[in-house]
Amino acid sequence: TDSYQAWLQYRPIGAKKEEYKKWLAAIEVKEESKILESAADELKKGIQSMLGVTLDPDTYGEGRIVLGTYEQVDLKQYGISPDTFRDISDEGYLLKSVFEKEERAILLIGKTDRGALYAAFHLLRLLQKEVPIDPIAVVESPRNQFRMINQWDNMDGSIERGYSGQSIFYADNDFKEDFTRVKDYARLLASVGINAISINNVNVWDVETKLISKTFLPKVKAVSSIFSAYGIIPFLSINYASPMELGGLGTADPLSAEVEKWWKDKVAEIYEYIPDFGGFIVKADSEGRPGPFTYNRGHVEGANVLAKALKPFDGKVIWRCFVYNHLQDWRDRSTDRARAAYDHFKPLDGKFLDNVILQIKNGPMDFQVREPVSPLLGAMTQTNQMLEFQIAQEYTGQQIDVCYLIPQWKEVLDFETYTKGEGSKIKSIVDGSLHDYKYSGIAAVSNIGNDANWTGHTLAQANLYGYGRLIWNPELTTEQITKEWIHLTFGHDREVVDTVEYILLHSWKVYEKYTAPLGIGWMVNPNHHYGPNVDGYEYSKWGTYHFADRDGIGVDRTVETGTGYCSQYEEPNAKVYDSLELCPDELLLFFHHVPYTHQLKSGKTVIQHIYDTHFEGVEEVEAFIDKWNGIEGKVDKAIFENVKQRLKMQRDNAMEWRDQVNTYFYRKSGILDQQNRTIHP
Ligand code: BDP
Repeated sequence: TDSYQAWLQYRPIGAKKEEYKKWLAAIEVKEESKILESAADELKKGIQSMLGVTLDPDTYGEGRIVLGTYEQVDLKQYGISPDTFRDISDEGYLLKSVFEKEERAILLIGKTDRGALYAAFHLLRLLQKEVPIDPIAVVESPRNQFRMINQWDNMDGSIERGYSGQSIFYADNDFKEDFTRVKDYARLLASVGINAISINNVNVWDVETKLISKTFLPKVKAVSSIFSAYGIIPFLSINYASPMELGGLGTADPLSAEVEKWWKDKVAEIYEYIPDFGGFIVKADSEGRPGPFTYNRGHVEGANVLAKALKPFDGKVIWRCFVYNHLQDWRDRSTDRARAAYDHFKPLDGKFLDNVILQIKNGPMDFQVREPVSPLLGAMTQTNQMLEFQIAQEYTGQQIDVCYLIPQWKEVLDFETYTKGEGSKIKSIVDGSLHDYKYSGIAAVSNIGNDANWTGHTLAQANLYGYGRLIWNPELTTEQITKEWIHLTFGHDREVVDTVEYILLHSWKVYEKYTAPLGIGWMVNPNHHYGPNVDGYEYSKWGTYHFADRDGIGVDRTVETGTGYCSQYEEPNAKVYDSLELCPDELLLFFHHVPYTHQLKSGKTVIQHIYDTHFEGVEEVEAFIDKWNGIEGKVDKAIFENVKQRLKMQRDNAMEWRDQVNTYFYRKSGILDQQNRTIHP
């Protein structure tokens, strides 16, 4: 295994080799397009490496791949009805083996060339997993429309919340010279179905503001064309103050006629360079970034002026809803950051133009290890919405600690919002079906950098892989996705598969155990957000409090006595969260302030739960270490060492969390551990 190749190892096939070879001798590409060229290249590369076969482009002999779109392939010849393609999306495909008149063919037929590309990656996956391909007949379409990645890369080469080196796009306030890695990144993303990417940080500083100017547009175009060849639409994050900073205007007021014209001209200029440009992603009036509020305008005016400019080119505005007051007064207990997104945006439903999409983080706070699902998701029936996840492990161990996030994302997607009664799950909101959104989908903050293995911790590759697979088809189970990634990355050794699977599947819960308890979140070191700091944010302005005192802990978000946040949910969720009896344990302290002696559904008191989980968390990390050491010699040496070293760092981190959190709560409460373990030496 070469960790750079990630899940596209294309390692030589064992027992099935001869059988596969019968099917895979030649390739017939039915038409010319950049995307089909990428697909054909990938097939040639993969099949050469797995089977030692050079796919012949000319012979129509025994065993060939037929690659193309349904309009170009002669469907009749293979007995396929065109109806097969009627009900699938533009990105869907048919993957089928046919054996007729002594001739074998593998059909990779997309509704469009993008579908054919996905079919090619599907076939390569099947081969690497060494499963039978005869017979096979699969028709697939992605469930979500936008399947997006947000890079938080800055042009000085740093990455905001990056934990795997520097940017693969930029260095020294410019684009890099060599785009080899960008192309390999495009391959990785396309292989799991990603179809859109924004290539700069949502916080747009001085240099990045110029990405939409002549200074950088030629290079944006170069990078864009690499992604386009893999079916990935390029987006840029923009600075809301661009009309002033780039255009020299005296204002960025969205209702000013000169500002409107400036955006119109700017967008037209961008499309001259990049005809398939996707549009803008905008973080406005958030954490100090400029926005329409300066001019006494709101999000609607702010987004719509951009939408109008983009409309003629079919471009989109992705407007982020991560908007809250980051200068709160911690003495004022009536303010609640969790309420902010809903309070800001819900009243604006129906007022945005139809090429605006609101991008909403999965939780109301900020990517904590445990949060309730944002009540804004699904609450706007007349406004396109998109969900935002964070693959980068900002609050979940920074790719030092292992934390596999697929189980968390699955819980989010399966969450029942009841916005239209039963059957209103998040997954049917973001796939557009529930409210019939014109545009919708899922975006996530990338976790890659220029580290040799892309993600720092090799096991963190699973989060990127899993993200793509899960949003392609939210019905896939965590186990299916996990197994698939392990087989593609590490091969088929039983012990290796079981060990990696064990670690991944337990990792999220383990991380939750040794960090902040019961949904309260935070308690991290301010700024960089790694490691414990029990009161790190408690008396600051960010609105992320836990309110621990000698009597108890938790944020009262109930309707009667608290911030009223609970009422942003539909019934029965509102009632469940509002009730001390019904609220699920794992979110108890997110919604309620309780005494340390409060009894959980599990039967334990809050304080004993804190002690127990913190001792267990460390023990479980130690079990990870033992298990991992057990497969030494069975995985690539560099990968073995990489994971081994990070597991050690994780243990140190877990111990620090355990000791600080347990000591803190012992000192606050004065209540002893029932098992008399040493809380602090
Ligand atoms: C927070 C990050 C910050 C981002 C912000 C955002 O700490 O670096 O800029 O989210 O999403 O999680 O805009």
